[in-house]
This record gives sequence, structure tokens and C-alpha cells, in this order.
Amino acid sequence: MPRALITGVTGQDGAYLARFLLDKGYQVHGMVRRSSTENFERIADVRDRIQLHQADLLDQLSLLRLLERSEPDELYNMAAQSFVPTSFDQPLLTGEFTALGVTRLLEAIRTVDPKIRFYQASSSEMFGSVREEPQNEQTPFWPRSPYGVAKVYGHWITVNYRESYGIFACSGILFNHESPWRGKEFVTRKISDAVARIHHGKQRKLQLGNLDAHRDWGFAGDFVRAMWQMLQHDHPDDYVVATGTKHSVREFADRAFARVGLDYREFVELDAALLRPADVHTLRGDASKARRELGWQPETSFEQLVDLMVDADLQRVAAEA
Ligand code: NAP
Ligand code: G4F
Repeated sequence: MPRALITGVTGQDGAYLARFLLDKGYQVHGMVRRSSTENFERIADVRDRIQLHQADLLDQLSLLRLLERSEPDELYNMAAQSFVPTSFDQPLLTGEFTALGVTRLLEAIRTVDPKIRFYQASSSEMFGSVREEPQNEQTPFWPRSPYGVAKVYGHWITVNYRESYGIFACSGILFNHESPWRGKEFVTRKISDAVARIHHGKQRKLQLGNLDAHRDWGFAGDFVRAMWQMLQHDHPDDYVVATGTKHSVREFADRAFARVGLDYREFVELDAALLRPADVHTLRGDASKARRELGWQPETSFEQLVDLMVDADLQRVAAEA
């Protein structure tokens, strides 16, 4: 039975990946950090099939022990401070988690078992102020936030440990991917949650920032498959994972409100406090390398994604009521 270790197993991607690997017959281990109350909602129904271990990206010794105890064949690094606005408020902590945390894991692999295959969750935020469209593996990086800068470090240290020490280390440059398990502070889930609450009379207005930002939004369930495919390939490499289409925040809101027969313009208010010191205005990825070499392609359209997120929040809010 192959063994996989997932850091960030309590997050959106960790939860989808854990289910995917369980279905593939893996023994799944998850790294969780200590908190005063457990936050295992996303893995509640598979909790008894995952072996959880406490460790923290900030604590090198805890990572060494984690690898010794879990003995993984594959390590998926999903853990990070992943919210861009927080990275402007906490740039040093973001660097510790999202950048240096990657080196700590790679050092643990070197020390405990250099044969462990490593996946790093890199990000389209690295393209930032984009140099070309669509963005592929050769497009230069120009990050626009401390988060983006930290991810550039994580990306290059992964490449460096592959080249320096022969570790099977892959960097997946994933464009935005969403789901009903997306954190509610990210714009898509903020919108789908608001639509459901407004529909059920629990909220009146929705404050948003930059409505004209464009993103290449895909479904998280599709994207975790690409992570696994990278680690099954015959050689380690870096891949862009994206749908190849982009839409604005405005378009997302338009479709989400229309799902319940409402016009977003009657509910959305602009809040300047939600604008970022520097934003990424547009992203659109070219995943042809992943399609060609891994056989990966997305299965969920933008329209299906919006609908499934709104429908899930409608159900949840109705159940809460
Ligand atoms: P998420 O929902 O915010 O989950 C982040 C996970 O990291 C959580 O499980 C969190 O644990 C954990 N974590 C944070 N700091 C930690 C620390 N110091 N030690 C241990 N665990 C820590 O993020 P996601 O959307 O699933 O994304 C997964 C990864 O992909 C992240 O690295 C993100 O930056 C990257 N990424 C995401 C996207 C996207 O569109 N979703 C695109 C490109 C790249 P708690 O539950 O305890 O907070
Ligand atoms: O949903 P967002 O917060 O995601 P963002 O900044 O693109 O980052 C996400 O995707 C990255 C991949 O490119 C990941 F690496 C990262 O970890 C994270 O998962 O914001 C998307 C856009 C931005 O341009 C933002 O300015 O939506 C705009 N926006 C407009 N109003 C808003 C809001 N974003 C948020 N969070 N909240 C708003 O009210």
C-alpha cells in the first residue's frame, strides 16, 4: 500500500487530495498544527481513515519526526499562509510559512529519506504583473504581494533541491481553484456564501473590492488529480495547471446572483478597504504541458463551478436555518 503525507490536510486542497488518494488505495497521513479547537470540518467524514500527526512548518524538529513516523513515499506540501491580503499585514510570518517552510520540508526529506517524492504547491500569483498571456512554465515571474514573493522562493528552492540533490521534487504552478470547501474570505466563496444568505434573508448587501480583476478559475477536485499525476511521472518537473479561460470577479458575481434570480448590481457595494496595495489584475494559464505529458485536463467549466458553489451554499444555509 503506497503511503502519502499531506501537509495542510485541513485546508481546501488537502481535503480533496486526501479523498483522492484514499480512493487510489493510499495509506494517508496528514500533518496538522495544534489549535485550541480542532478545525477538521473538511475531513470529518474521512477522519478515521487518515492518520493525523501534529507538526508545524515553523518547527524543523517536528518535521523530521513527522517523516520518521509516517514514512511516506510521497509528500504533498499544501500548507501555507495562503491568503494574499494577510500577506501584506504579516509579510514576515508569510515568508516563514510559505517560503522557508518549503526548505524545512526539503531538508527533512534529505535527512530522513531522499527517495520521498515531493510536491510543492506553487501558485499563479508568482506571475503577478503578467509578462505575457497566457502564462506557461517559461513565463517570467513578477509577484505582486509578499505571498507571491514567498511562493517564488518556494518554487525555486524546490527546483534547486531537485537539481542539487536529485530529489524527485515537482512544482505545480496552479491557477485559482475553488470549491464549496474554499475559505469564505476568498472572493468566489465570499460571493457564493453571500448569494445564499441574501436568498434566505440573512444578509442584505455584499461588499467587494476590485470587480475587474480576472482569474482563471477551476475546480479544486480537478486540480488535485494533476498533483498526483506529477508524482507518478517518470521524471520530476514543473507544470502549469489551469483551465485556459478567464473571467472577472464581476462575471462571477453576475452568474452567482443570477442562479437565484437576482441582479448582482442591486446587492454588491464597492468597499475601497478591500482593494490591495498592489493587485494581480489578470491571470490565464496555458496547461498544454500538463495535458501533453501527464494527460491532465480540467472537467469542470466556469459555469458549472459557479453553480455548484452557489448550490452547496444554498443547501448549507437552508440546513442551518
Ligand atoms: P488553505 O485552504 O488556506 O489551507 C492551508 C493549509 O495550510 C491549512 O490546512 C492550514 O492549517 C495549513 N497551515 C498554514 N500554516 C501552517 C503551519 N505553520 N504549519 C502547518 N500547517 C499550516 O489553502 P488551499 O486553498 O487548500 O491551498 C493549498 C496550497 O496551495 C497552499 O499552499 C496555497 O498557497 C496553494 N495554492 C492554492 C491555490 C488555490 O487557488 N486554492 C492556487 C495556487 C496555490 P489550519 O487549518 O490549521 O489553518
Ligand atoms: O479570491 P482571492 O482572494 O484570490 P487570489 O488573491 O487570486 O489568491 C488565491 O489564488 C492564488 C492563485 O493565483 C493562490 F495562490 C492563493 O493562495 C489564493 O488561493 O482574490 C481574487 C481577486 C483579487 O484580484 C481580489 O482583489 O478578487 C479580487 N477581489 C475583489 N473583491 C476580492 C474581493 N478578493 C477577496 N478575497 N475579497 C473581496 O472582497
